[in-house]
Amino acid sequence: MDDTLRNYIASGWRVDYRERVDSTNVIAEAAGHAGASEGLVVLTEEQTAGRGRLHRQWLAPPGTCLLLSLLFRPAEPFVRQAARITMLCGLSLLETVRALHPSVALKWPNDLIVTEGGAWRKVAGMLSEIGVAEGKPAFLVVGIGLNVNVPPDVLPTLAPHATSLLAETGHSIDRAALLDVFLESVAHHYAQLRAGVDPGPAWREQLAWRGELVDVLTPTESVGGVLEGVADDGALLLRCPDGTLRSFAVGDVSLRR
Ligand code: BT5
Repeated sequence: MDDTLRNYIASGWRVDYRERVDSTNVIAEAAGHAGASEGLVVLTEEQTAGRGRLHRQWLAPPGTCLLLSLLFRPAEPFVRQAARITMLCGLSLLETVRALHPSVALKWPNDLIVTEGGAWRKVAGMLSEIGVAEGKPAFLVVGIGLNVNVPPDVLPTLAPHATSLLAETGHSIDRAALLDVFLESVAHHYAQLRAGVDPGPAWREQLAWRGELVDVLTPTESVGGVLEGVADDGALLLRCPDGTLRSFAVGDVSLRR
């Protein structure tokens, strides 16, 4: 199968395809600073400096994944709308993957995981970044890395919990067709947001491990408790053993085994 994305076009979007970049988020941010309007998709086959949150790396074997960044210009109130756009992108990613594999869920803050009993594997990650111009938030870049046709034997070189659609379904997937489904879903949810529909409730519905005992690992501490949900500002809400409710803006959550 000729699976290159070089000639990919998507109606309603402007696709900027690059064979290889440092990070699609970096390219999209430069475009944002240069005044590009929303609807831009930066798409690549290979990243030499793919970024995760908190200065972590995103690794992907060239030509096997979906690696892209979307540029948005959120309406006011900017920060709230930006959070909603990130949520709707997560929902779209979930819907796209769920058509191929039923057991997917969102893992706070922005991962897509396959769950199986108490086990979980990460199939995609998202990195949302706000661009600031003249001291004010000006645009939002949502970066998405989805492991599509990564062979199972390569997955352990990416991350301990990494999985791919190939590994989960047993067959390789046409990346262009998958991207079509995803971008159409984003366009649909974004139109709904502009019409006043908050994606928050639907997003929360899909959140993994609600009501279960989890550990939250932050840059400074590790805290156990029951995952109660996510606040309007996107913070994770944890009911601690002493009964207090704590909120976490940054961190990683894992199911207590
Ligand atoms: C994320 O960060 O999950 C955000 C990933 C966003 C990647 C996209 S690719 C297109 C765009 N351009 C970029 O430069 N970035 C975005 P975080 O939650 O911090 O997870 C990072 C961690 O995931 C790493 O420390 C590894 O443990 C793990 N990891 C790295 N590559 C992976 C992969 N391909 N699959 C699963 N896990 C991975």
